[in-house]
Amino acid sequence: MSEPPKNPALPPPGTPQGEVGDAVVLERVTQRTKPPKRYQVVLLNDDFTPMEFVVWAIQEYFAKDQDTATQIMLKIHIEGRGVCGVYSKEVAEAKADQVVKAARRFGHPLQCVTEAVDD
Ligand code: TYC
Repeated sequence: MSEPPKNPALPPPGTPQGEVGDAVVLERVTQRTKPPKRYQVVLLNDDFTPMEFVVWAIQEYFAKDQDTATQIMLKIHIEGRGVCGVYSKEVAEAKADQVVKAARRFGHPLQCVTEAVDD
C-alpha cells in the first residue's frame, strides 16, 4: 500500500484562489448535498373499483392497519385522491406499479400515480 503524501497536497484543480501579497488564499466553498427528493404514491377515485379492494391494497402495499386503510380509502372516495405513502422515487414507482397490476388482475380500473413532494 502506498503512503499518503507527507506535504499537504495541492488543492484540487479548479479550486478558487486569490492572492494577498505573496500568499495564496483559498476561498472556502461550502458544498451542501441536497437530500434526495421524496415521492408520494397517490390513489385516484373511480366509480367501479370496490371499496374492499382499495382497503386491501392499501394494507397490502402501504403497510397500513385496517382502520387507517379505511380512512384513506374514504378520503379518496370523497375527495377524489389520497396519499398512501411517501418513498424514494424507485420504491414509490414500484409500489404504484404493484397496486395497478393487482387491480388489473382482479379486473378493476384503479389508478395510481406518483408525484414529487415539494420541500
Ligand atoms: N369510489 C369507489 C366505489 O364507490 C371506491 C374507491 C375508493 C375506488 C378509492 C377507488 O381509489 C379508490 N366503489
